[in-house]
Amino acid sequence: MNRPWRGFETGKPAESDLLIMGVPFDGAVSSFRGAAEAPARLRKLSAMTPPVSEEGIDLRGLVIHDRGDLQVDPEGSSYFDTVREEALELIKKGKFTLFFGGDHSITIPLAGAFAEHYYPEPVGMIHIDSHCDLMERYEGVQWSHACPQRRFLEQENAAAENLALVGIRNLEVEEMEFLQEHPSITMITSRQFYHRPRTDIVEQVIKAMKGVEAVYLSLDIDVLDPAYAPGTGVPEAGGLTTREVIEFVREMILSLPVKAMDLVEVAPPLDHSDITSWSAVKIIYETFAALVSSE
Ligand SMILES: [Mn+2]
Repeated sequence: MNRPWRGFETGKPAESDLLIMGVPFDGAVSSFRGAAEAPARLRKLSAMTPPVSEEGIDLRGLVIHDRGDLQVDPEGSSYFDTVREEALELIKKGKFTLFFGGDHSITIPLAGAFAEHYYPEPVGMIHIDSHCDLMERYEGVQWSHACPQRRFLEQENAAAENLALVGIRNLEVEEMEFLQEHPSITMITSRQFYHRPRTDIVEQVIKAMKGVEAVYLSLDIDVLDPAYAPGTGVPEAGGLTTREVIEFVREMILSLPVKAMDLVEVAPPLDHSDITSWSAVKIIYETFAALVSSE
């Protein structure tokens, strides 16, 4: 296990406000690897970050239990079973749970555990990513990092009308057709994010989560423009700014029952001056501040 999340008190799970687990797996990527190194890198940078939000919210009162990293099993399918079991144990504690990837395939077992815990109550998904990740298979693999939202929709208590895709600017033909067949999926493209007032977008996503018991927020760092996040496997030009993502995530935390979140596809070996990892740490700290503010 890497050293625990720093800069905060750590507590036992029962008395913690927030739970963290790292899933350092990048065996399902279609391009360059490196996301497995993210949990250790983010923890290291967090040790250099003061426990105060950018607006002066004191984060020291936030009691965090860092479960550490799950050891990776080279046998992918049984590893996902382990991820799902371990995630379920954390989610059961009823606290806000934050997972660090790893590549985006880890959302498959994580969101699976999330849906299982809340079953039969409906669960919602906010997927913030330049890609839809709605492929049935990618390069023949159902567990690819291009498939997590397709797998999510297979959960019995998940529905297309409670799935919101935000920041999209890269579509496979199959995904375009799937979206045409499922018009109840909310999609906010990067262009819409650029042109429309943010309050409208926030309102639209809140509406999509109407009636759900719990919301899972999945954040792929490649939603950011490569200027803000060059260190990722599939950088996609024309993206969001770090500021936009911080503000959007904050609005989601303040407005919706977001109970779990993952942050995936940060790839330290592909990064420059830790720009991408620092962007991730900034988003995490401002998410913590939103959690403190929402109490
Ligand atoms: Mn992506």
